[in-house]
Amino acid sequence: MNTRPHRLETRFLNQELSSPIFNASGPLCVSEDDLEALETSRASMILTKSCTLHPRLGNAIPRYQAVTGGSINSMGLPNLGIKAYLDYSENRDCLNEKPFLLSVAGLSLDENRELLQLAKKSASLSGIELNLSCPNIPGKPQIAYDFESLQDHLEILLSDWPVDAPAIGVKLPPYFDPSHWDTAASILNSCPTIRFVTAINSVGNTLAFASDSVEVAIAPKNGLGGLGGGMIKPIALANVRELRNRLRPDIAVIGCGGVESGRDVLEHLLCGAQAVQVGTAFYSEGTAIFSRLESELLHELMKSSFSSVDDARGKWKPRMGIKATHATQYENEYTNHSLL
Ligand code: RRO
Repeated sequence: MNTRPHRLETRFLNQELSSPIFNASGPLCVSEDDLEALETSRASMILTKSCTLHPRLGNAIPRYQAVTGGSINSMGLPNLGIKAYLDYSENRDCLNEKPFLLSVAGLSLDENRELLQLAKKSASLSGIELNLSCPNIPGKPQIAYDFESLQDHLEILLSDWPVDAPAIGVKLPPYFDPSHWDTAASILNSCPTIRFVTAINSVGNTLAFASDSVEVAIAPKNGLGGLGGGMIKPIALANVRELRNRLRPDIAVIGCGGVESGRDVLEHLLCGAQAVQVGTAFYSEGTAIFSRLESELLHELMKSSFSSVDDARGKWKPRMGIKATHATQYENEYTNHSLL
């Protein structure tokens, strides 16, 4: 029985959600056991690990390391292959009404075409997240950083997407310049069948050292991997808000990046996220995190006098500025402007 107050409820893809909080495609959504654990958790939807046509073991180990403020990974797309996830989804207990989403990440345009051909026929999927931003396959660039390639993928894969197929969305990498948000949004807006974007994937190709060692933390790609966790929240929030501002209103933005607390969920909502995913913190805390985040989010909504998740969405406020004067130059402006 759902005992949580209704103010956490929201909607996504024409379905009711018990809360806006669910898992990111990444850790703890690879095996059947992982997915079963999500079924009984407070995650409001279930999203699979990105899958390929055939099962993959992924990159060499060690390929994940907790670092100060987050994590670095180069998992290399370990997954059971699309068939296992489609079978799982088709055999779910239909009494469990949580939406089930499949993430796909083919290693080529052709593989993505085949994956989507299979997935689009599945009536048991509520949605498909097309991952165009995996940073960890040696020799394969992140598709969504190459705007010509992004456009080609969307035109070829999504232009004749049937109305009765599962809703389709795209997982994006972080962008770092307004011109990139402009270009990405105009490409996405010109694709009429897109229903959501997820922002952001990990910050790709970063480097961390093993503690007290001259060795790098992870083995693949000479130690380069995707950064996740609390330290990427400001990057994620900027991407959520700036994409929300530029995308067609019928394209939902799902926030992902740096969510560790109810306050973090609220900040994603304030930036316009329709729902919010949890990756690194889910990995370190397990399924109990969803219940904790719900309680903390409720508290945050009350503290800020929002009546519901839907009431908070998009309500970020600008910080008032004061015109700089000559005198300003001599003040210690780096320490004197507390936000409290
Ligand atoms: O499996 C991975 O290495 C991985 C993927 Br597919 C992704 O999209 N993002 C990430 O940080 N790791």
